[in-house]
Amino acid sequence: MKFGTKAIHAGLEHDPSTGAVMTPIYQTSTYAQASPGDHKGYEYSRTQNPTRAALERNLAALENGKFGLAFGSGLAAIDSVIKLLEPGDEVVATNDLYGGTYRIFIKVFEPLGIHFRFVDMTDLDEVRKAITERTKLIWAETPTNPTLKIIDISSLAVLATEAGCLLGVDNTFATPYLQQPLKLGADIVMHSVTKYLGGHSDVVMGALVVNDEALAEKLYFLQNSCGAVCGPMDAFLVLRGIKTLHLRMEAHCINAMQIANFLREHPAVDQIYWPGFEDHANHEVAVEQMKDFGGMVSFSLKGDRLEDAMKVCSGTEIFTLAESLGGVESLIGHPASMTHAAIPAEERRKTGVVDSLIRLSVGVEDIDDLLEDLEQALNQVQS
Ligand code: P1T
Repeated sequence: MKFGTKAIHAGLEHDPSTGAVMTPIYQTSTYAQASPGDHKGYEYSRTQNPTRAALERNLAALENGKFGLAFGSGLAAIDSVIKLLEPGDEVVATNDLYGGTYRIFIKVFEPLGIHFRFVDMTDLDEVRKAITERTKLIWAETPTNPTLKIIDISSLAVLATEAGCLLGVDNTFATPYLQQPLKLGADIVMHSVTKYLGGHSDVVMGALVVNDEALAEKLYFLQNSCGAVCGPMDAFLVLRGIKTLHLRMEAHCINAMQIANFLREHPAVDQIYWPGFEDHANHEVAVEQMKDFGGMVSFSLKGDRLEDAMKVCSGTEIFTLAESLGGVESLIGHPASMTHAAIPAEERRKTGVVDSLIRLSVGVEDIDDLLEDLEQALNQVQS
């Protein structure tokens, strides 16, 4: 099946008892057994639920993987990955990554004895230097949140194989429509399903997809043992959202491109981060490993004044000032004070998350309205 067909059909079947075309919401915590252990494959909904299982099959198919796992949030999915490790193990991670990911690494797992080294993964030598014999996992986000750096997944996969460690890729920003890390040699793909996969800003959810059966078994064990699963209603909403993933992503990409081009010409804008520009570092890698450049655009303002960024973020009418991304509606955010506030100021500034950095999740509204909205908000800074 091609991607659009998979998005609508993969892993799904008409309900055998009624013929219902859409996957039913199995809103049940438990399942009747004829005699102890004699059941239809479902015992208790933390362990398995038919609506969640349908979504997990669909997610696996989209990522070209064999095994999918859905969690209560993206961070719950990451939590399970790090629980594969033991005290003394090391992780080499992208230095420009979602603030909440940084927080769970440093505030939750570092005190438990797992050590994290953050490096600029656009420089593969930095990655190579950070790997030791204790490294058990390389963790990459690409494009990164929020400065949209592009990391070469195939090259990281070579380094991970040499080091005998796992490669995990947070594919939230790209989605499987634009990039499929397992095909490029990653061992684990992770999603904040909350974002483009859900697509409508109405669900918080996470997911993992893997190919290796032994790894899948360990992760299913953690999913069940730690219990951070999603509910059936949320699984249904995401199944519905995914049916239009390919259509939405096309529209997000086209709108983001037009906005990036507009920002480039605007006199108030300083740096602009969008991997589609030919002079974006690693643009060629993006062309190689992605189908298009995604729906996210970040930019800083000339003079790097916090108050100017606040004015722009509060001055838009169609772009809503809010955390999160990937919904059909456009959002504007200020990473330094919102999504990336958990990262110490010096650390975040090093990666480009300066005080005036603004992040746009470009939605699928009419582009003329989006451009007009941004223009009037940016013009407030100039005056
Ligand atoms: O919010 P949650 O579903 O738990 O996912 C965490 C997460 C993981 N990885 C990436 C790349 C993310 O962007 C996120 C969540 N990010 C936001 C809420 C945000 O506004 O950036």
